[in-house]
Amino acid sequence: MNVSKIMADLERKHPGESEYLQAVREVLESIEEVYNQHPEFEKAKIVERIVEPDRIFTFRVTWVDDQGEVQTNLGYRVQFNSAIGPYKGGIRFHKAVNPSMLKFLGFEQTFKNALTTLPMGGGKGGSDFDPVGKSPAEIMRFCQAFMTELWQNIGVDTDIPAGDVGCGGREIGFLNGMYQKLARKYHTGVLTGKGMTWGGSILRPEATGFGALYFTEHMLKKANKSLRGARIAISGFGNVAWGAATKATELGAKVIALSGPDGVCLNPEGMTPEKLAFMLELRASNKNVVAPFAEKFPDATFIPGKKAWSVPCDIALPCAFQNELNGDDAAELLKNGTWCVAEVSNMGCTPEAIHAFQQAGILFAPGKAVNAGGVATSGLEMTQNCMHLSWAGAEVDEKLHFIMQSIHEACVKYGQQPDGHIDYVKGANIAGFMKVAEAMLEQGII
Ligand code: 2IT
Repeated sequence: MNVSKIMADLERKHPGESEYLQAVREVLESIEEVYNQHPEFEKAKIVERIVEPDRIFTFRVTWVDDQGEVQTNLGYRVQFNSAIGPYKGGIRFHKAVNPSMLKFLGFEQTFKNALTTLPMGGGKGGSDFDPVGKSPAEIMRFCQAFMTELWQNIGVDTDIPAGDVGCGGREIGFLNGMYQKLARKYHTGVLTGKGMTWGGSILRPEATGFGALYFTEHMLKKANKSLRGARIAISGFGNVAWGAATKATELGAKVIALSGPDGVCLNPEGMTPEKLAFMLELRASNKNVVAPFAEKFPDATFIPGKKAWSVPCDIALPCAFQNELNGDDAAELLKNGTWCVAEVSNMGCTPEAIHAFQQAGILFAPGKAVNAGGVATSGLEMTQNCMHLSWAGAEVDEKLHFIMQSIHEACVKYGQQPDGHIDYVKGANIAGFMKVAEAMLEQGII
């Protein structure tokens, strides 16, 4: 494999798709050496096949807003790779959604899902619908219109969507209700992230953040470090940030910063149950601002226009959006003595930031390993739905623990470097890639 040549071909075929090209380049650079030791991969053109989605559905979503005005958005479902199981991945509602963003997410999802140990292929979907400032009724009408187009392309053993940025439990409810009405199929396992009374898994809302902290715990343990007393800066205040803040606090760390698009809240005293509960209120308000957190809690201070990475911390957890931590942010964190960065958002760090962390020799782990507990718990939800039963929270948590430990072990196995340190980026990419590549190889040229 020649990474430059493959990237040049992709850039010609998909001009301007910067997130997608960035995600592909990162994986190819990681796997190049191992790939070249497998002539059978080269012969079956595995790389050329794995970088392109199997198919993409694009559709128009038209709905009526509260003023009676007709609104039109674009909807997508990217079915990326089904070599190890049905397509599985979230739905993102955000104004910047476009094919490049969903292709990067679907590509990442393919390897992430492979890491979970569960039989799930990779997919992603979404819309350029902007939930900010929308009323609950508008959200419902939009979700219903979105599903009116999508329903024929998903199903319990073909493609199982879930939530992502801008699409939480409430939205999954509206989507599932409309799916059942249109399809007249009532299996509970067509979407994951459902409510507890209609097939949801206890712990799915917490799972991405909890899993991220379990992974971080393993990474720290391996490096003879601990979460206890560590100061953690978190970006975002949505579902993922909430889960991470909850588990970090439970494990004895102090969450000293939370951020939003409007700025950062310094929180030197750490989290309390009231503060954690308020994060959920903030997300549900659809205003996309974090400042009210400091208005509500007097020990917190809001600094407008600043990122979480401006706050001195031991551990940084990006929990919001891709490329939210850039080279300048990395330099600031390193200057302030940060010694661990675990990406919880998908591709939260730019290549420059990752390079800076690796050069500095601090602990760094990529999103597809750190945040895989979310989709893994979706996989557990699917299992329960297919068995028509529901596990207790403790059972799901134990399985999530075990999965995160397995992912960490896979990263160590494939990422161990001759000098003894562990390259978690390489480890996650090689482990995920090898599984999908072998599955593709064994199933022929299709
Ligand atoms: O990025 C992700 O892994 C998710 N948004 C969760 C996907 C899922 O199917 O639970």
